[in-house]
Amino acid sequence: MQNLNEVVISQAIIESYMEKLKDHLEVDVAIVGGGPSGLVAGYYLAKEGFKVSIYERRISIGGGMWAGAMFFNEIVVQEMGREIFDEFEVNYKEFKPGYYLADAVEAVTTIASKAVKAGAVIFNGMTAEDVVLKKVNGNYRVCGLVINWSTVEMNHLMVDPLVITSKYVIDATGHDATVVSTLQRKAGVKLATETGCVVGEKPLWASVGEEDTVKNSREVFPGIYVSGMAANATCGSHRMGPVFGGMLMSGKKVAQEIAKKLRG
Ligand code: 48F
Repeated sequence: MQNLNEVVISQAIIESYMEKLKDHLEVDVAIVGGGPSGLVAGYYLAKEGFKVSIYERRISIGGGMWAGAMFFNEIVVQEMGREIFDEFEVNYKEFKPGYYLADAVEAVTTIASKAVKAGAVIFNGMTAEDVVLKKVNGNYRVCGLVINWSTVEMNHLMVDPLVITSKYVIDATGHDATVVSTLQRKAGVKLATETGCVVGEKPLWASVGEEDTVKNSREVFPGIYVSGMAANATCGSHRMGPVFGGMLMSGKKVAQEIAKKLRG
C-alpha cells in the first residue's frame, strides 16, 4: 500500500490550479460558456496557437448538448454539421439523407477532449459576471472578463471578483446571451444589431434558426463576439430545437474571424 500524504495531494492541487489561473490572467480569447459553440470555438483558436480560456458556470461542460432532446441523448446534425463531426472524429451515422445522428455523450466528450488537448483551458464552476469595458483610442472596447466562483452568484454572496484581460471575448452562453445582455444593461452601449440592443430570441424554426445562428455569429461590439444560441438571442432570430449543426459551425466561424484579426 502506498502511504499517501494528504497534504501533498492538497499541495499538488493548489499549486497546479494557481499556476493555471495565473497563466491565464491575460489571454488572446476568453470564451464564456462551455457548450457546443464555445468548445468548438476554443478548439479552433487553440489549434492555431492562440491562448484561450473557457469559463463555464456549471461544473459540467457541454451545455445543452449532453441531454440531446428531452433527455433522449442523441444528437442530430444536418449537412453543415458533418464537417465538424469529421474534424473532431465524432462517430455518426446517416439516419435519412442530410440527417446525421451521433451519441450525445460521445459528441460532447470527444469535442471537449479535442478542445482541451488543442490547448484550450477550461475553468468550470466559474461565472463571468461582467466584462471589462475601456476606452481604447477614444472608443469603448471590451477588454476582458470579470469572473467569480459560481457558488458566489448562486448564494448571492457579496464577494468581489477577479479580472482577466483578453483581446477578444466570445459570448457563447446560449439562450440567455448573458454577457452581451449584461454589457448592454450596465453600459447602455449600442450593439451591432437591428435595434442596437439584444433583440431576443424568436420561437422555434429549425432551418431559419440554423442558418441564422451561423450568420449572426459575429462581433456585435468592439472586442466581443456572439456565437451559438447567444448569437440568435442577441440578433433576434429563431431557436432551432435539437439540431446542432449551426451551433458547431458558429463556433468555427467566430474562431476563424477572430484568428484572422489576431494575425492582423
Ligand atoms: O446553452 P449552451 O449549450 O449554448 P450553445 O453553445 O448551444 C445551444 C444548444 O445547446 C441548444 C440549442 C441548439 O439546439 O438551442 O440550447 O449556444 O451552452 C452555454 C453554456 O454557457 C454557460 C451555461 O452554463 C452553458 O453550459 N453559461 C451561461 N452563462 C454563463 C455561463 C456565464 N455568465 N458564465 C459562465 N458560463
